[in-house]
Amino acid sequence: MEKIRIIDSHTGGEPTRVVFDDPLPLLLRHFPRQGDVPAADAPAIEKRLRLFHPQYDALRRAVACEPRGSDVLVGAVLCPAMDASCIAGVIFFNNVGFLNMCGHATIGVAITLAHLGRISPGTHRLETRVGVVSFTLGEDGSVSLENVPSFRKASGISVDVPGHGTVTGDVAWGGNWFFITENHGQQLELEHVGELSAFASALRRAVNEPQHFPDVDHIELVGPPSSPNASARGFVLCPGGVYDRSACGTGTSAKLACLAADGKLAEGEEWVQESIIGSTFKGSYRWHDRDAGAIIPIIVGEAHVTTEGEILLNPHDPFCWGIS
Ligand code: PYC
Repeated sequence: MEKIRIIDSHTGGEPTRVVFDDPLPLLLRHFPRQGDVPAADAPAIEKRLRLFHPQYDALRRAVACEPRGSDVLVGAVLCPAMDASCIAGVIFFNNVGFLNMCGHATIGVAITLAHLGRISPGTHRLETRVGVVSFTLGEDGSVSLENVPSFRKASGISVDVPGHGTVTGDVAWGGNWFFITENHGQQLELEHVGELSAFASALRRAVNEPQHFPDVDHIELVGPPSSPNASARGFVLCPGGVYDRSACGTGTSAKLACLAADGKLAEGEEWVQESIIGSTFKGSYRWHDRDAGAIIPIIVGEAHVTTEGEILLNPHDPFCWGIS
């Protein structure tokens, strides 16, 4: 029986499961090396994921898929960083694959490392598949994440959504690709989550049509906030088909990039994004490359550790490596 230690947390209601000891030696005992040769110019963590894809994919299934995980869970596996200024590398994943970046889970990783006594309040850097991010752990337990450069790729894109008509929105990068729209005609209330998920799935299919944006895997529906303390409310459909319980760190980053591009939010001004369950992230930005419209989003939130545990890998269990 092999064991993998994990810590679960939630950030604004959205769960993160962190595998904090490098599991690669264990994985290589079960899945000998045969990964792709990565592109020479790929970032270090992306190269690691490509080289050991079968191994990390087995871990992903064992940790995030049923029977141990669920479709709402985001996993984060730590690995040695190539960049000496980083405390670790991190690969994010969910029930269907690997995420480029994940804002709520970075906040979960920060709180998990603090819980383990591996970091103290202060600023720390992490290597992700799409570049280095930094976070500042406050004395009060809050986490302020400086995300990867984010930008709007296209604005005013109209797609025909069968059964719903034309929907217009923006395509933006916040560490993941988003289609963001306010023009959706949906009620952004938790009680309508079934309709919201069905609509957002149909919208994603329309956005992905070959002539549009095949890389967009997150849909963000934005509307008025439910509280005067927030700037907007968002519903985010994640790649695995479920909605983000948090205000979505990469989604808020993409939204900030659109606000900056439209001149609707100034550098340093606060934007409070509310999730569909009412949890919030505070967002702001500084310019990264004004001419290119690229910003560095700053996302502030908090996470809470909920569980410490061990994954047991029993060779006699037919679903030892998850139901895929
Ligand atoms: O917070 O960036 C995020 C995120 C992406 C998917 C789920 N959460």
